[in-house]
Parts: sequence; C-alpha cells; structure tokens
Amino acid sequence: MKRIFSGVQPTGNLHLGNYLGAIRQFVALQHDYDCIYCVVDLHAITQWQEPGELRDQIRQVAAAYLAAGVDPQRCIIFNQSQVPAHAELAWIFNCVARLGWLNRMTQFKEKAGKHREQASAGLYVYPNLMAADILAYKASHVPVGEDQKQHLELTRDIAQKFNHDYGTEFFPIVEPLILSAAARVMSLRDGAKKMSKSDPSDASRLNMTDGPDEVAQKIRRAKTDTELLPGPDVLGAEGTLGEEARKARPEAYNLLGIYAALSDRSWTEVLAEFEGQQFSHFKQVLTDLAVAVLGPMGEEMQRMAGDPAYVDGILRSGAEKANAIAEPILRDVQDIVGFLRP
Ligand code: AQP
Repeated sequence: MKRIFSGVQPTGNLHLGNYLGAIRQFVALQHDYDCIYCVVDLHAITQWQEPGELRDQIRQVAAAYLAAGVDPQRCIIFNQSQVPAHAELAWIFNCVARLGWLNRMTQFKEKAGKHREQASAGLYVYPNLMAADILAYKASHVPVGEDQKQHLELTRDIAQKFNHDYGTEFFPIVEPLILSAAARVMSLRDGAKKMSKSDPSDASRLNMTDGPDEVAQKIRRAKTDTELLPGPDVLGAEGTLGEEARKARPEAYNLLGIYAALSDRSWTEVLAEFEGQQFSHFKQVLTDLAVAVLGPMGEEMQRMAGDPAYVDGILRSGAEKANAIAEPILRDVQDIVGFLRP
C-alpha cells in the first residue's frame, strides 16, 4: 500500500481550518493508504513555545486526530521528538540542501517577517526537517495544501541530490497528493487572512474545542458586508468560484465556503439555497451546522484532556511503531553516507 506522511504543529488552539484543510482529510485517507500522522513538535519550537503549553498542545493535536476519527489501530499517531530519526536525518539533509534553495522559501520570509536576523536558525532549515519527516519513512505521498507545495518540491530536490551524490536510488521521489476541494478557511475577522492558530484574536477562528455559545457568538460577530447573499450566477465554468468574485466579497464567500465544506455540498447548491437572503438567517443555519459538526469532536477532545494518560499511551505505542520503520532507514542512510556504526 502507498505510504502517506503528514503532520500538524502543536502551536496553539486547533481550529476549523486545521480540521477542514488537514485532519478531516487524514480520516478519509486512512482507508486507502498506510498513514503516518505526526504531531510535529520539533517544527513547533522553530518559534517560541511556552514549555507547559507545548505539552498540552501536543496532547491536543493527538486528541484532535483521535476525536475526528483517525483510527490508531489502522494509522500510526505519534509525536515527532519521540522518534530520533527525524532530527538525525534532518542534520544529514542540512548538509545536502543548498543555501540557495532555502533562500527561495517564501514561508520563511513570511514567518520571519521584517526581523529576519532575529529568526531562529531552526525556522530557516525547517524545510530540511520536513524532508526528513517524509523520507525517514520513505513515504510515497504527502497530502499538501497550496502553502506547502514549495516545501514538498524541496523534499524532492533533497532526495534527488542525495541519490545523485551517493550514486544510489535509495530515496523515493515523493508525490504530492492534491486533496479534493481542500478548503482554505479564512479568518472570521478578515477575509484576506487565513484562519490561524497564531492569530492573537480568538474571535478570528472557530476552535475545535469551542462550545455552542462560543461558536454562535463568533459566527454572529463574523465580519460580513452590506449586500444580500449571492446566487449561483457568480460561479464560473464547472461551478467554481473565481478569484475575482472571491476578492470582491471575501468574508461572504469564506462563510459560504465553510458552510459548503461542513455540509459536503457544492457551491452551486449552497448559493442556490441562500440566494438573495440576509446574512442573519444564513449565520443561524451556519451556527447550527458548525455546532453539530464541531460539538461532538470538541467534547471528545475535552474528555481526553482530562485523561492525558490515554493520549500519552497512544503516542507512546505510535512512536514505537514509527521507530520500527524509521530506524532501519536511518541506519541505511548512515551506511550510505559513510558513518562508522558500533
Ligand atoms: N486556514 C486554513 N485553512 C485550511 N487549512 C489550513 N491549515 C492550517 N490553516 C488552515 C492546514 O492545517 C494543517 C496543519 O497546519 P500546521 O499546524 O502545520 O501549520 P499552519 O499551516 O501554519 O497552521 P496554522 O493554524 O496557521 O498555525 P500557525 O498559526 O502556528 O502557523 C496544514 O495541512 C495546513 O495546510
């Protein structure tokens, strides 16, 4: 079976964007692939994380996988720092990747912002660690959103250069798995910004653990515009929403897109249902749907937060399984590179 690797960073409250853009897809993929789902804590500390909070956040990500329906009997769920091969292989890849390649990474520029000199060296070599995450398991496929495409390309470059330099075919050239309609969820306060864990405004996102009252309040206060809701005539060929249309009313299409994703319905159906209506009615329907989808998962996550031993046990057994795959691959790499092993 083809092998998939993917992960989520424990960098704050998980939100609807993480669920629709990643975790929900993880659940669907487990039926057709050999899946390895990681809580990428080594990536998280490329930017400052409060140690006590980091521990809770690691457990929260694992709990979200489980509450959403990732089956630990079928998939490996584990925590990156518990499998040493990630860091060890990343070091070797630091010596394979070229500075010129890293200099082109747009995510580093975005995350480091204006204070580049103050960014951690880890943030700069983050894509090499991501390559190690994937190649430590010789994964053949990685589910990626638009924002991770460039990093995946770098993983392919590293695998190719390693194979070329050492005259081997050792690493596979990983393929992106483009997910169907992987929704990009935007902030509830600003339709031009993506919904994000690190947004200082909690009102900007629907957290996976928000209760019905918080969901209702955040949706009620979500930014909108003064027009009535659009109809299907705004859609282009094949029922797709063009960039022009989206840019004209970013907040409206964000909320409608969330409704479409949560209800598993097409743009055409959703726009036909709400055409010409006021936001107030639509927001009520959206609230009911969001509560129905997020509510049971949030409750399950809260329950697991009260029983950390359960999640820790899943992570421990996942790390054993992950180690059993990654360790022999790392040993082979060390032999290829020419390290002496005891
Ligand atoms: N707004 C979003 N819409 C759709 N998908 C999203 N993802 C994140 N935000 C959205 C997807 O969630 C997965 C895990 O992301 P990550 O934790 O590795 O980092 P991120 O993409 O940087 O997520 P955040 O929430 O924005 O975190 P911070 O604020 O820490 O940077 C990925 O598959 C991502 O595409």
